[in-house]
Amino acid sequence: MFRLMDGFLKNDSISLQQDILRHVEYTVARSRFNFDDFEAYQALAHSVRDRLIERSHDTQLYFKRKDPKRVYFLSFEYLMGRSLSNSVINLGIRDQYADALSQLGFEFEVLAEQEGDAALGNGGLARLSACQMDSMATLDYPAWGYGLRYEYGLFRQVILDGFQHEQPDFWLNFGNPWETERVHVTYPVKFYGVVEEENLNGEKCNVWIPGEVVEAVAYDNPIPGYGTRNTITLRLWAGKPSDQHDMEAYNTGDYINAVVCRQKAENISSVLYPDDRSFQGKELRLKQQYFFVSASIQDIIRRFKEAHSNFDEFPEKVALQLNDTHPSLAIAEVMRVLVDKEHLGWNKAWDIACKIFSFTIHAVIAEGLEKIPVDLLGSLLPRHLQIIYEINFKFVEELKKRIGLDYNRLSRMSIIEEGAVKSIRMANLAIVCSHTVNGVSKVHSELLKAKLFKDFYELWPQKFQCKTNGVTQRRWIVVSNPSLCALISKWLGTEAWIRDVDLLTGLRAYAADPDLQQEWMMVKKVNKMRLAEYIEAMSGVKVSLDAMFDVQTKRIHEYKRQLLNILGIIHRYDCIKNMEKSQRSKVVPRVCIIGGKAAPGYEIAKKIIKLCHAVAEKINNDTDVGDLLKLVFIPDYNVSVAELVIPGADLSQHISTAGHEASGTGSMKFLMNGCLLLATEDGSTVEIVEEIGADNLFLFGAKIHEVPKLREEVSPKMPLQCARVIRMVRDGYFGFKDYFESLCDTVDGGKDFYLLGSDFQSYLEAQAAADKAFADPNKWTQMSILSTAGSGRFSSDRTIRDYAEKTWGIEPCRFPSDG
Ligand code: 26Q
Repeated sequence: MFRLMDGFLKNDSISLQQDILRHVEYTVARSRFNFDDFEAYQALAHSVRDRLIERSHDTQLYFKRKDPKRVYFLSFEYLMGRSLSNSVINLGIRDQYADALSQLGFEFEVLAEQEGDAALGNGGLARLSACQMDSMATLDYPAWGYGLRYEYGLFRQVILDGFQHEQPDFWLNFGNPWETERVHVTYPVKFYGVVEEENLNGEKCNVWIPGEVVEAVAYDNPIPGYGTRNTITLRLWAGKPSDQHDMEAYNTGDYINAVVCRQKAENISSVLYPDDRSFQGKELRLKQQYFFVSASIQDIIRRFKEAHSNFDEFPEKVALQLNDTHPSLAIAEVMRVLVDKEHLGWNKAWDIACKIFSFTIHAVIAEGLEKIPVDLLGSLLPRHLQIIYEINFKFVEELKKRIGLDYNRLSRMSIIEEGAVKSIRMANLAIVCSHTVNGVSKVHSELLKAKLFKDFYELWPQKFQCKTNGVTQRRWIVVSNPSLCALISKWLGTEAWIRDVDLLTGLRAYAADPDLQQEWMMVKKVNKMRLAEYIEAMSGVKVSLDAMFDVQTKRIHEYKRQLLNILGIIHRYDCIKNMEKSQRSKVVPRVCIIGGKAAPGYEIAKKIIKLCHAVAEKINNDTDVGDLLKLVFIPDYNVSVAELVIPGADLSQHISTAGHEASGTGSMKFLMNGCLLLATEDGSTVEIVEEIGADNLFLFGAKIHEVPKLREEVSPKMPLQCARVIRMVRDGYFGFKDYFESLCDTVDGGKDFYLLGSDFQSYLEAQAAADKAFADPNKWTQMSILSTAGSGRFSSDRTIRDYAEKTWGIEPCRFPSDG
C-alpha cells in the first residue's frame, strides 16, 4: 500500500537504475545507450537530488506545522566538499545505488570521483560550519544555514617550480546538481544613498533612500541527516540585477550603462576572499557582508510573519547564531528593520535583538578581530552607521553607570575605535548585543575571558561559554574511511556509533586484542596504499608503505609552524647523511607529507611552500637516503584530498605555538582515523589529552603560560641544532639562497616570535619518541585504537547538542518516519 509518509520514490536497485537512466535521457540529455562517467555521475546526482528534495519538502512542511523555535546559522563560509557519497550514506541507500550502477556497468566510487568540491570557504571555520550542518540535520534540529553563493570558491593552488600560483575555482562550470534556484525567493538589498527624517503620524522616523539596489536570489542546498528523514537547508544568496533599478536606467535612455550595472550586481557574490587572517577595509567585502545579512534577515522575518503577528514572540521562535564577526552587521540590520520598518521603538527592538543573537569567536589575538572603517560603513550603509552609533552611545552611558569614568576602560570597550582610521569593532558590537559569547575550545574560551575580552567578561561573566569544536564522524569516518567504519561496527557489534559516537569508547576493551590489532593494521595499510598511489601520481615520488606516514596538512601560517616541521626534516636528513652506514638500518623510515594553501598576499607563507619543495627536491633525489626519508608536498589541499590523506596517516602534526590555535579541528579528524598526534598543548589538543591520556600522543613544546616569558628571553643565539639547519638554508644548501633569507630571519633574526628556536629541542625529542613507538607495531596499533576510541567527545554532534541546549534553546523536531 502506498503510504504518503514514504514519498514517491522507491529505493530498490531496479527503481534506482530506471531513475538513473531516466536522468541520463531527460536531464543530462544523452542517450541512455551511450553516456560516459561524467554523464553517469550527473544522472546519479540528479537521482539522489530527487530524494533529497522530497525529504526536504517533508521536513519543511513538518517544521511549519509544528512551528518550533528555529536556529539560523549565519556563516560567511562553508567548505562542503563533495556531496554525493555523503548524501547516499546519510540517506542510507549507498549499497542500493552501488548495486544499481554495477548492473549498468559503472562503479560508484569511480563516479563519485567525478564530482568537484564546493569550496566556499578558507579553512577551519568554514569546514566547521559544514560539519555542524551535518550534525544539526542528523540530530533533527529545526535549523537553517545561511551563506553566500560565491561563483569562485577558494582558489586552486598550482605549484610551478615549487612556487604557489593561484587559479580561479569556477566551480559552477558544469552546473551544480545539488542546488535549487528559488526564483521566487528574492529580496532587494540596498546600498549607499542618504537617510532622511520623516514624520509618520506625528512620530519622527528615519527613511533610507538607497543609491543602489541589488536583488538577492536564494539557492537552496539540501543537507540530509543520517538515520532520519530530516533534511535541512543551506540557503546561499547570489546577486542579481534589480529590475527596480534597471527600469529607471532604461527610462533615462542609458541602455549601455544599465547593462553594465547588471554585471555589477552579480559581482557582489562572485568571489570568496582567500585570506583567513587579515581584514582590509575593502568595500566589496563589506558589500558582501551586508548583502548576505540583509537577505537572510528579510527571509527570516518573512518566515516569522507567516505564522505570527506579534514581535514579542520573535525571541521564542528565532535564534540567530553569528559565526565569527563576519555576519555581525545582522545586529544593526535587525535593529533597522524593527525600528524603521516595524516601528517597534528603540527599546523594544533592542530588547528583542539582545534575546536572539549569540556569537562564536574563532580568533585568538586582537589583531585577528575585524574592524570596519567608519567612513566606509557610513558611505555604504548610512543608516546602519547611525544605528551602531546609537547602540554604542546607549552602551557607553550604561557602562559609565556601572564602572564610573574609567576612560581607558571605556575606550577599550567602546564599539567605536578612535585613531588614525576611526573604525567599528565588530567583535564589540557582537558581544554587546549577544546573550552568549563562546570560544571554540576550553583554553580558547579561558583566554577570551582572561585577555581578549577581559573587560567584557568582568561586566557580563554569565555571557561567556565554551563550545569545544567537533567534526562529523559521518564524513570523516563513514564516507572517507569505509574499511575502518566496517571494522569498528564489527567489533562494537553495531552501527549505532554513527549517530551515538560515545559508543566508540567500547573499542577500548579490545585495544590490546591481537585479532583487532591485526585487522586494524590491515585497514591502515590499505589506506596508506591508496595515499601512496595518489602521491606517486601527483609528484612522481614512490614511497614505501613500511615507512611512517607523517602528515601536516592545513592552511600555511607562521603560527602553525610548518617551518618547524621542515627544519626538523632537514635535521633528520642531516643526521642520516652524517651517520655511519651501518647505523642506518636503525632509522625508522618516514614519509613526510605537507599540504596547504597560503593566502595569496602572504609572502612568508609562500616562502615556506617553496622551502618545502626545495628541501624535497634535495632529499628525494639523494640515493644515500633512499626510503629512509621522503618529503612530499600535496598540492591543492581541499576537503576531498583530506578525505584521502587523513585515513592514510600514521602520525599527524598540530604544532602551533602555544596560545595561537583557537581550537584546531584537523587533529580531531586524524584522531578519529586512528592517527597518532604529535602536538603542542594548544587549542583542543589539551582536551584530546584529557580523553586519550598523555601516553597516547607525543606532546612537546612551551605551554601557553610560558610563552610570554620565552618571548622576552629570545636571544640572537639559537640552540645549536636549530642554528645548524637554518645555516644550511642560509648557505644555499637547498638553492634559492637570497629568496629564503627573510624566511630565516623570522627564526634567527633576533625575534623568533613563534618560538621555533626554544621549542626545537623538545620537538626533536617528541619525534624521537614517535620513532621509538612506531618501531613496536603492536604498541603503536594499540595507541591508534585508543585514539579512535577516545575521539567521541570531538564529534560535532556533541558540540551542536550543547549549542542547542545551552545557547539556542531549541529542541529536536523529527519528521515521523522510519528513515
Ligand atoms: C575576515 C575579514 C575579511 C576577509 C577574511 C576574513 C576571515 C575569513 C576567514 C577571517 C578569518 C577566517 C577564518 C578563520 C578560521 O578558520 N579560524 C579557525 O577556526 C577554526 C574553527 O573554530 C579553529 O579550529 C581554528 O583554530 C581557527 O584558526
